[in-house]
Amino acid sequence: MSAAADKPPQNEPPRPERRPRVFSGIQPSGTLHLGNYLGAVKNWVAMQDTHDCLYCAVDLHAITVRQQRAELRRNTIDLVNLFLASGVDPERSIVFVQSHVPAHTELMWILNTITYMGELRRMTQFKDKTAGAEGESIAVGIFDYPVLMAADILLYRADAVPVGEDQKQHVELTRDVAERFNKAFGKAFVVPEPIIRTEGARVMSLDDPAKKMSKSAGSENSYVAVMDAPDVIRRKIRRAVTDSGTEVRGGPDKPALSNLLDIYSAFSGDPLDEIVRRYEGKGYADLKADLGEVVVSALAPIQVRIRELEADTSYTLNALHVGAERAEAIAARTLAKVRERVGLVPRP
Ligand code: ATP
Ligand code: LTN
Repeated sequence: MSAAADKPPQNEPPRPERRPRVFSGIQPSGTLHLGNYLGAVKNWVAMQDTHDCLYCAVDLHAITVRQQRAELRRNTIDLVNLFLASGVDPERSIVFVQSHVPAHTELMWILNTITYMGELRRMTQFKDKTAGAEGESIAVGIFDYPVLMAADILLYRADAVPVGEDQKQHVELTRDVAERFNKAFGKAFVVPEPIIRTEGARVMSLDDPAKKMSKSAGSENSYVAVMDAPDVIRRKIRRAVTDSGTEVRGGPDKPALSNLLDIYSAFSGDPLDEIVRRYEGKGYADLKADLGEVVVSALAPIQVRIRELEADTSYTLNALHVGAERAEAIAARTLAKVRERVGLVPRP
C-alpha cells in the first residue's frame, strides 16, 4: 500500500477502528455478463465505502466442473480484470485468487470433519447439479463444494457475505458449521450473515425472462457479455423478447419489459417510474434503442480499462501478488487458532 493511502486526507472523519468485513467470490468459469456485473461486481464496488472487503476468484470451486486448462487460466485473469476495471480497488480491498492461498483447502479439511453428509446432501445446488446422476460418477468435490465455501468465508472471520439468493443456503451451512466448531472446540470463527441482493438486481435472460441471465445456459442472444462490441450489444437488446401489448411498463404480467426496465434503471441510476413516464405513448422499439445506448455507454469505460489491463498484465499480476499476501496473513492467524483449538501440535 502506498504511503498516501495510509494517511486519510485532512478534514475527513478518522476511519473507524474496524469496519465490518465482507468476503465474496465468483467462479472463473465462463463468459462474464450483465448479470455478473449488475448482480455482484457493481455491489462489491459500492461496499468498499462501508466495509473491509475481500474479493476472490474461486478457481478451486470452478474445477468441481471439468475445465480446459488454457480457458481456466484465461477466465481467472478475465474475472480479476473485471473486478479491477469495475472499480474494485486493490489498495482498499483484498483481491486474490483462491488457489494462491492454500489455507482455504487446509481449513476445508478440518471443517470436513464436523460437517455431515446429510447436510451436504440437502443442498439444493448439489441436488440440481447431480440430478439423474449415479453416486458412482458424482465427484466428491461437487458434494463437498459448500465446505470449501465455508472455509473461504470463515478463514477471514467475515461478518457478511454478499451473494445471490441461490447461495443463501451455503451461507447458512457456513453459519451452522461455524457455530458447531465454536461450541465443540472453543471460539475461533465469526458467524457470518448473508447479504442477499434485492430482486431488482436479478438480471433475466434476454430470450426467456423466466430464466436468469447465465453464462452456461441458453444461446449467445440470451445474454450481453461485458466485452460485447457496441453493435452486438445493440443487436442483442433489439432482439430481446418482449411481452404482449405495446405499453412500456413493468409488472408481473410483463416479465420481459420488467427485465429491460430493471437493466435500464440499474445502469442509468434513474428510478423505474421515471423511466416508465418517459416512454408514455412510445413503443418497445424506442425503449430498446435507448437501452442499447445506455448499456453501451455504461460498459464502455469498463471495456476500455479491461483492454488496458490486458495489454499490460503487470498491474493485475501485482494486485494478485499483494492480494494473496494480505489474504494469507489474515488466514494464517485464523488457521493457527483453529489448529490450536483442535489439538494439532504446532510445527516446532
Ligand atoms: P452459471 O451459468 O454457471 O450458473 P452464472 O453466470 O449464473 O453461472 P455464477 O458464477 O453462478 O454465474 O455467479 C457469479 C455471480 O454473479 C454470483 O454472485 C451470482 O449471484 C451473480 N449472477 C449471476 N447471474 C446473475 C443474474 N442473472 N442476475 C444477477 N446476478 C447474477
Ligand atoms: N459458490 C459461489 C461462489 C463462492 C462464494 C464463496 C461466494 C465461492 N466461495 C464465498 C461467497 C463467499 C457461487 O457459485 N456464486
